[in-house]
Parts: sequence; C-alpha cells; structure tokens
Amino acid sequence: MNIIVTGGAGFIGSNFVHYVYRERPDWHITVLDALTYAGNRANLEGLDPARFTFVEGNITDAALVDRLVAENDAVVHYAAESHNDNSLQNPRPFLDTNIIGTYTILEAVRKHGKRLHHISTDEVYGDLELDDPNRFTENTAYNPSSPYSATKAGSDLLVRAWVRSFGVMATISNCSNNYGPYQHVEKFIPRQVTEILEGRRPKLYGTGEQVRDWIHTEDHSSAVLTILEKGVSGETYLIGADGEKDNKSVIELILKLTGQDPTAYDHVNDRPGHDMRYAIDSTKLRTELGWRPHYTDFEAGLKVTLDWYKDNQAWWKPQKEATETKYKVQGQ
Ligand code: NAD
Ligand code: TDX
Repeated sequence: MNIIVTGGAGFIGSNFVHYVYRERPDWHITVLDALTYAGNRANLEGLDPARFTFVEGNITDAALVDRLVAENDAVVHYAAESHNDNSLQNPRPFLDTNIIGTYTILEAVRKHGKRLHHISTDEVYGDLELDDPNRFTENTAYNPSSPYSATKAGSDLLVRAWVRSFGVMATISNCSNNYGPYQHVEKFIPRQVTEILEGRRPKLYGTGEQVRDWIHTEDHSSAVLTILEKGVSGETYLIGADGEKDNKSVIELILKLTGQDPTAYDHVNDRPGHDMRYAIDSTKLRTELGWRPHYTDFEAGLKVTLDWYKDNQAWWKPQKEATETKYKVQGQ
C-alpha cells in the first residue's frame, strides 16, 4: 500500500504516521502538509526516506493533490484547521481548508478511483446535556455549534454526497477529544501542563463543568487503520474509549500529577457557545470491525503525556509565547 496522509505534520496525523510506519513496514507513506502554525516537520523526524516522503503543500492545490492521488492507493485525510477558539476569532481559514480542501481531495479520488478515509470529530453532533443518558451514535443528527465544527460537518456531508452521487470509495470516522504527545500548546491539556512548567497557573474556561470524552491518540490511530483496512465504503464509524471527564477534574488531576496544589488554577473567560458535553458510543466499530482501545487508564496515559511535555520543552517553547499572547487578548 502507498498512502497519502494529509495533515501528517500535525498532532494526530503525525501520531498516525508513526503508528503505521511501525505496524505496516511494507507500506509507503507520503505526508502532504502545508506546515501552518499547527504543523511541525520535527514531528516526523527519524523516518527512512525509502518508506516515507514529505511534501510541503496545500490540500486546496488541485494540481498537486491530483498528481499525488494518481501516484498512490489511498488518502487518509487529517488536514484541517482544528481549534475552536481560533474559529471564533477568524473563521475564514476553516472554510478554505476544511471545506474547499476536502472538496479538492474528493475530486481527485473521484477522478482516479482511489480510496479515501476522512477524519472527523464528534463535535459535528453538537453537545449533550450533562445528565443525558444517551451518547452520540452514527445515527445522531448533525447539529454543530462553532465555525470549526460547522466546517467539519460540511466536509463530512461532502464525503457522503461524493459516495452517493459519484460512487467514491470513502469511509468517515468521528472521534472524541485526543490527548498524547505532539499536541499543540493551544489545546486544553498541553496548555495547562506548559503553563505549570512556565511557573504559571492553569486556566479553566467558565465553571469547568463541561465534559470531554478523552481518548489516547494511539487508540485513535489503531481505530483509523482498522477502518482503512476493514471498513465498508460509505459507512461512518464513531471512535471513542469511554473516557468522559469534566474539565475541572482534568485540571485538578494535571496539578496533582505535577506535584502542585490541585486548587491552584484560575477561572478565565468562558468560550462563547461552549459545548457542554461530548460522549461517544463506539459499539459499531467494536462489534463490526473488532476494534478495542488499549489506553483505558486515563490517569496513567495522562502521566506519560505530561512527562513528554516536561522532556520536550524545545518542541513546544517556540509556540508558547505567541499562543498565550493570543489568549490574553481574549481574557483567557
Ligand atoms: P492539528 O491542528 O494539530 O494539525 C493539522 C495539520 O494540518 C497541521 O500539520 C497543518 O499544518 C495541516 N494543515 C492545515 N491546513 C492545511 C492545508 N490547507 N493544507 C495542508 N495541510 C494543512 O490538528 P489535529 O488535532 O491533529 O487534528 C487532525 C484532524 O483530526 C482534524 O481533521 C481534526 O478535525 C480531527 N480531530 C481532532 C480531534 C482532537 O482532539 N484534536 C478529535 C477528533 C477529530
Ligand atoms: O485553556 C483552556 N481552558 C479550558 O477550560 C482551553 C484551551 C480549553 N478549555 C476547555 C474548553 C473545552 O471544554 O477544555 C475543553 C477542551 O478544549 P480544546 O482542547 O480546545 O478542545 P475542544 O474544543 O473540545 O475540541 C477538541 O476536540 C474535538 C479538538 O480541538 C478538536 O479538533 C476536535 O474536533
């Protein structure tokens, strides 16, 4: 197999590249990534050029995407503008990359008859009440809240339309919140641990009662590889590892695991339109494709992740100041 991984220099994409590189030694991986503020070439160090090619380029570049798709067997499409807070400040790049970028890839796989796996998020379903006994399933109606999640929902619907209208061979997965190494310091867990490492206090939006359903990024990778190899074209699979936690508890746990007073955090401005709760029911993926998560102990996985940020300060320091300057303007 020769695969293209779009967005492979970002957090989840680079973790997938390392996972596939290890698990499928006879595959060739081409990463297509524009190296935006979120992409980092250092995430892909140490890979043998005989098995790995890096192409710096934009997924909206139709000629480039067409050439790469023609030369490969499948596309695993991670590239996106991925941060809700950024989408509330400046939505335009989200439309360009998430909508037009996905359209560009769809046209190329349609023309060349190649397989696509599209990476999406549980946020397309909107949010749940804290006491709702239901979780999201593949049949939950789309109801996105933010410009980010609306563009991801739009991209999913484009994929579905290209499957139905043009017979494109594509699968979709919607995953819950990932944690692990190489996540940008703008995101919740890396921001808090790097604030502590900088000698400052973590920052909780609003009351912190919001719930996210955490999954280790390596479990996301194993699920995507399972779907790529065994998934049925036209189908959507939800990926989750039963990891519901409220933000306040996660901040307290990060403080505890880093040897701090668990109450030593600040309440900052809430996110406008802040989704209350995400929760994934991944029964379909587990029963139909036999997938199981490996990292089921959140505290243990979090500890390893916090240690990674402590041991890799040169990786995140260059991004930290600009990120905090942006948050400060927003009172966050
Ligand atoms: P990220 O922001 O860390 O990485 C995105 C990558 O895409 C970067 O390397 C960036 O350079 C690249 N990119 C952005 N625009 C591009 C363009 N126009 N052309 C080419 N490359 C471009 O994001 P992430 O957190 O790793 O998320 C990856 C995917 O997973 C996204 O599709 C996101 O919606 C989805 N997802 C994320 C989570 C999560 O918890 N982070 C959960 C579910 C789904
Ligand atoms: O400093 C913070 N304090 C805080 O309380 C930050 C950055 C966030 N938060 C809260 C907001 C959310 O309730 O923590 C929670 C998680 O925030 P993010 O890391 O921004 O993630 P979220 O908005 O839940 O979206 C993530 O999961 C779904 C990814 O960024 C998306 O790409 C993915 O689709």
